[in-house]
Amino acid sequence: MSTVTYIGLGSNLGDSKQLLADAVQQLKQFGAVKVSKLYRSPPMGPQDQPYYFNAVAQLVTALAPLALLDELQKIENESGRVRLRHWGERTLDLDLILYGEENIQNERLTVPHVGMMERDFVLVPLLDLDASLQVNGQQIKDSDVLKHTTLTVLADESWVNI
Ligand code: PH2
Ligand code: MG
Ligand code: MG
Repeated sequence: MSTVTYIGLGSNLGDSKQLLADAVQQLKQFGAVKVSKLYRSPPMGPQDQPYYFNAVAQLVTALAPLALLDELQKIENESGRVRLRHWGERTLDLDLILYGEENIQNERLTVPHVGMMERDFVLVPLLDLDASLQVNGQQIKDSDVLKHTTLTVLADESWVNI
C-alpha cells in the first residue's frame, strides 16, 4: 500500500539548485516522484541570511512515516548538510509536510508540518502539484497568505530531470 506524501525542499547555502536536484534524485529510491516549480523566497526568520531556493516534491511511497523521516535525515546528512542556526541558513532542508491525510504527533514528527499554512514557500509549490489539495478539510488555495505571496519563479517543473 502506498501513500501520497509531500516533502518541502529548501536551501540557501552552497549550490542550492544542485543540492535540491540531487535530493530529488535520491527520493526516487522510495517511490514515484514529481516536483513543483523552483522558487526564490525571502528568508523567514533571521533577515541577515540569503534568499532561499524552495520547492516541494510529491513522493508516493510504501515507507511508514518514521521510516521516511529517517531517509530524509539521511539524505540531509549525506549531502554534507550545514545548518548554522535555528531558522537560519542551511545547505539542505527536507521537511515531511503531509503524509496522506494522516495527523501524526510524536517526539520526532508533527504532520501536517507546523506552520505550513502560514508559509507561501510551502503552499504555492504544493498547489503546483495538486491545485485542489486540502489539509484538515481546508482548501489550500483559499489560504490568506496566498493573497500576497513573496515568491519568484526561478524555473518550471523541468528544473530537475526525473
Ligand atoms: N526555512 C527555514 C527558515 N526560513 N525561509 C524561507 N523562505 N524558506 C525556507 O525554506 C526556510 C526559511 C528553516 O527550515
Ligand atoms: Mg524547514
Ligand atoms: Mg527541517
